[in-house]
Amino acid sequence: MSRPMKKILVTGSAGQIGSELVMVLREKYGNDSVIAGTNRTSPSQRIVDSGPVEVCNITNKEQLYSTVDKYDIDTIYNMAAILSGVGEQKPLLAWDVNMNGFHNVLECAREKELVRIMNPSSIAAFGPETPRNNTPQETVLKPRTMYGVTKVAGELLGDYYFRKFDVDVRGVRYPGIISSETPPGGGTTDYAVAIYYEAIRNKKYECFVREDTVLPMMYMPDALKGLIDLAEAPKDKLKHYCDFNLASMSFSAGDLADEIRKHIPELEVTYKPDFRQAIADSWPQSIDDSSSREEWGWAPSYDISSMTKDMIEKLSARLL
Ligand code: AKB
Repeated sequence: MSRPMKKILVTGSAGQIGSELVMVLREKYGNDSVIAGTNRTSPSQRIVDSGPVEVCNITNKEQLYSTVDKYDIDTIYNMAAILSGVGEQKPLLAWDVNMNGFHNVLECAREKELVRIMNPSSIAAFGPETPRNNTPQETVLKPRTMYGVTKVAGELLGDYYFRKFDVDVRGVRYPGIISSETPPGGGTTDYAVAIYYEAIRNKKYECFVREDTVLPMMYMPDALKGLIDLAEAPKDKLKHYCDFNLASMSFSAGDLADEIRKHIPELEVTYKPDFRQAIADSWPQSIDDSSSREEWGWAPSYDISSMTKDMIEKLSARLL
């Protein structure tokens, strides 16, 4: 039997996923039950206005433990992470946040007997030796980025804590996430968000990956639903813990530009690949997520056209 989650800390709550996750969790569990943890960056005004906010850097063990004690936290969604692009420029920082920070979270859960830890992994756990299409759940994990190395090690460490110390830690391998609220920072899939902003503001975009670059992607409402549904899944139904493949849609940069042109026909896109091209080329193009579907009922709602319609409506209302 899974124990109920009553008091939740979201780390990285000023980031792309954290900033939306806090609001969805507050809606579900109540404003005062969800604490927005942030490092230095301030979270959005609506997070500040709607509930508790606490400075909580996961690499600072004392700060993490005292936040957990202060609010009587029983569940942590660990969304603090350094992504693939920044991780290649600052590999030691990526290791520190993604590994030492996550280890502090796990130790805190073990010592204080927390109910649950959610820790996202990523398609970055895969590498060039992994089958690129319909990538299986169990496969070669030999990433070439520091971000990917920390994601594989994080999956293994989480599974180890689950089995050895009975810490209930779970996670999904997120594809690129597309969203309209908070722009992502420092990832390889960020082009697929930036293109919408530039299409609406300037009708022009210079893309940092090639036109034929195909990657798995997901719209934010599905990404949030997936993580929350996994957190709430009965423990005895799970055969995997920290490494669930999760899929929604796959498209090339050129496909996305064509889809946006259905709404903004004047959009001009040029392609100037940079160091992130090699990262994208080392990742899968599509993912087999049958374990998530079978073990906890995963089913995404959005495809490229419903996502694009929604993104353009939301961003146009805000930016124009
Ligand atoms: C990145 O591009 O680094 C992330 C990811 C796929 O995990 N969006």
